[in-house]
Amino acid sequence: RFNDITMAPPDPILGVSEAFKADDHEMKLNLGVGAYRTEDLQPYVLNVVKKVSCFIYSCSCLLHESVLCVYYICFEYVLKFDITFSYKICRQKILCWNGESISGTGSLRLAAALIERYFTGSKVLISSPTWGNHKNIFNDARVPWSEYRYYDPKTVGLDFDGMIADIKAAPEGSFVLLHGCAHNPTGIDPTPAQWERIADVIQEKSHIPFFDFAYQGFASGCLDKDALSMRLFAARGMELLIAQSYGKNMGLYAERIGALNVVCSSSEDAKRVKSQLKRIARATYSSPPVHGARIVANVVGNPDLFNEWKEEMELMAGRITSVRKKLYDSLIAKDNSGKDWSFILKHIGMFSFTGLTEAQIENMTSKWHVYMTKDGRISLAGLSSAKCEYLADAFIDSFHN
Ligand code: PLP
Ligand code: TYF
Repeated sequence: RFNDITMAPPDPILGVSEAFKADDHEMKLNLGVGAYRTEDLQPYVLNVVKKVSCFIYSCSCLLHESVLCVYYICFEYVLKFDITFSYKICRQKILCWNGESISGTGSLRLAAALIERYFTGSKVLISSPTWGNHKNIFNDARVPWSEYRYYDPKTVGLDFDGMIADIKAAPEGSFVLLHGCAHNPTGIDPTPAQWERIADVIQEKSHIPFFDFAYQGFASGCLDKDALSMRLFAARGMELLIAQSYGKNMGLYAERIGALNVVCSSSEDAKRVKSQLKRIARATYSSPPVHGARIVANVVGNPDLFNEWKEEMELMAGRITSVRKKLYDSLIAKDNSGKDWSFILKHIGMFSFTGLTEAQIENMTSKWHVYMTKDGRISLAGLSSAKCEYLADAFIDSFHN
């Protein structure tokens, strides 16, 4: 009976936005959700997306038909688009399915279903900490997981030795979930040399790397550079899973556009894997929505629009870097306690991991109306330059509370 169903716990990230909405204080600030905002703290619609949307709507005959056709065109462009590894490697050596799934989350969930069915009992190793939804996704798919060390509170940096030791200690053939760039929630990425070492250990242990690529462009501002980690693994000829999202870098949050890329060792393997993924997708959502796929396909398939996108990406990432700097400067100017605030500048992407305790976070919210997740993460994408001073006051008050 429905009566027997218990209440589900609130989502730790989405719940923050609900609380923010209910607050009517004029200085309120939502640093909870990892979604890009303009300097006016409004959602940003990319110019390339506007252009392409006008074009798509002008072809009204395209609108609700030929789903399959566009669906495949999109795969083709996504592949060509030098997003995860080079098209050349892809075509010559790697055989992959670039299947359009339901944004990053749907791609992760589809991959989880594949693991549950065809690698039964295999563990997925996730970083500690990680994006809150990872555990949720693997639990839901009944895929066992365990954590590898990642964040070192002493240095507010990467616990690289711990990470390597834990990946080494995991049973052979485990899946290692890695954030392609701009690690959520810490804002700490391995260096290129550390990525090489991680790849060595994964290869030694016959693990399978599984990239979550939700923030391409937000680490360095450059789409190409941010693909370094995956390209490095692909260049070694390793099999890979990549769950890719265009939600953030194309500002298409609600279109739910993303792709699950699977790199196999042979075309025969790829065909079989593809057939199974299609079967899982068919039983889950049949086929993906097409509008976001059309937008992405048109942007990446047109060199002018592609370049324009890269410029807009740089602008978005640049705005975040500039509020980081302004926040840091405000903290240094106002705080004379000697606390080291440099982690704010060191962290990259949308997030910073502040190390605030739950009680301090409570002070941020109840006294200062600043909303953030309970793990101490802030999304700098939700900060404007006009509010840096205010946030600095809130931090100083809460840290020394
Ligand atoms: N992975 C990480 C690390 C994320 O932070 C997010 C979204 O915030 C996603 C995946 C999934 O994003 P979406 O499903 O909106 O594409
Ligand atoms: O980590 C986060 O903040 C994300 C937030 O379409 C999010 O979970 C989730 C979905 C989405 C936009 C932002």
